[in-house]
This record gives sequence, structure tokens and C-alpha cells, in this order.
Amino acid sequence: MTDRRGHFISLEGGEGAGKSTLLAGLRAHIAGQGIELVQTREPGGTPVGEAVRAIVLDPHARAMAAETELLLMFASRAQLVRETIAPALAAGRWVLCDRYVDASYAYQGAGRGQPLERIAELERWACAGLAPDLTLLLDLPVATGRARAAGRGEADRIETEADAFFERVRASYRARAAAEPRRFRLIDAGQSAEAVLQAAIAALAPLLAGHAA
Ligand code: Z5A
Repeated sequence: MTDRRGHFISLEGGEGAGKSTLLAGLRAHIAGQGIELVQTREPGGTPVGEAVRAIVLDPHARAMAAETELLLMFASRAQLVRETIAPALAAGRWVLCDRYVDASYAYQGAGRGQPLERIAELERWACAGLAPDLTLLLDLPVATGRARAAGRGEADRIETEADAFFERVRASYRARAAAEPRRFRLIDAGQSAEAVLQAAIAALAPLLAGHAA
């Protein structure tokens, strides 16, 4: 899957970090530059993926094994890559994705303790070499994110995990950002929503400059 004329941007962060809030502003900014954009999410984004999402986040599916959870995340991803992301990039559209493969390293790897080499093997298979050009990591203390997300109705199956789980997730995301500084931009998600949007727009500037050239 090397035919790629658009740009691929992923958003990552813990629960309540503000990804959905940022996506709305970012989408408007990118579209305002005359760029055709596809916004999608993981798990989900396709009919198959949304069906998988309902299973994997079902708060009543308490018995789900960590291996099953990992495979379901990648099943959704394999479909999204082939049905949505790769065709959009090949057509010159930009793709804005709410979470991608970094989430599996953070949640299923650091959070659940699944071996990282197994996740890497699944990535090679399911993602077919398709990695984001830019990943915006919204970083926020776990307690702040959980407080923001509280009161939204029934928590999904993963949201019911203990704080220690989410501390491992956050540490994993931060370590991945430090290890890949060219791809990641770490944004302090404790700022106002407007400040977060401006930081994200600044991070996009090199891609937008390339588009204008
Ligand atoms: N998951 C996984 O385990 N493995 C994988 O490979 C993948 C996913 C792909 C679903 O993700 C779950 O799937 C997720 C990881 C797992 N589980 N957890 N936890 P999701 O992205 O659909 O759900 P989420 O992470 O729970 O997102 P969220 O809680 O909806 O948060 P958000 O989109 O980042 O936040 P928000 O809705 O924009 O904001 C939350 C609240 O804060 C809201 O009231 C806003 O008005 C407010 N907000 C937003 N920004 C600000 C600022 N800057 N200041 C103050 N208040 C703010």
C-alpha cells in the first residue's frame, strides 16, 4: 500500500483528553484550506469496524480475554486500512483518525501486558505499512481526564479499569512520543480547548505548507 498522495494524521491520548473536541476544530481548519478530508475512528470507522467496536467496548463483556481484545482491535484496524484509509490517501485526501495503532501498544501492550513483539507482528500484517505522517498526543494527568469523562453515562468496558491501568497507558504513550519525535507532537491537554487547537494547528503547519507548495 504505497500509493499515497494525501496525509494521514492520528490523534491519541487517554480518556477525556479532548480528542473529540480537538477533532471538530482541526477538521474545520484543514477543510478551510481546501483539502478534502476523511475523519474516522478506531475501533470502528467502517460497518465491520463499528460492529467490532460494539463487541470490544461492551461493558457487559467482562469475560473478554486480553488476547481477544487485542485481535478485535486489529480486526477493526485491518478493515479500516483497506476500506477507508488507504483508498482515501491514494485519492489525495487527508485522513484524520481518532486513535490508531499506538493505542494498541498503549492499552493492550502496556495496559494489559500483551507482548510488544506480538503487537508489532499484528501491525505488520494488519496495517500493511500504513503509518501516520503525524500523531498528535494529547497528554493529561489520568485523574483530570477521568474527571472530565465522568458523568457521560455508562462507562465502556475499558473505561472501568483502575487508575493504575491508565497510568501505564499514559506512560507508554509518552515513551512512544519520546522515541519517535519526528512523527509525534505531544500537546499539553490541560490547556484550554482553544490553546490545544492552536498547538495542533502549529504542528500541522509543515504538512499544510507542503500541500500549498
Ligand atoms: N482502544 C484500545 O484499547 N486499543 C486500541 O487499539 C484502540 C482503542 C484503537 C475507545 O476509544 C476505547 O478504545 C478507549 C481506548 C480503546 N478506551 N478507553 N478509555 P475512544 O477514543 O472512542 O474513547 P475515549 O478515549 O474514552 O475518548 P473520550 O473519553 O471520548 O475522550 P476524548 O474524545 O479524548 O475527549 P472529549 O470528548 O473531547 O472531551 C471530554 C470532556 O472534556 C468533554 O466534556 C469536553 O467538553 C471536555 N474538554 C475537552 N477538551 C477540554 C479542555 N481543553 N479543557 C477542559 N475541558 C475539555
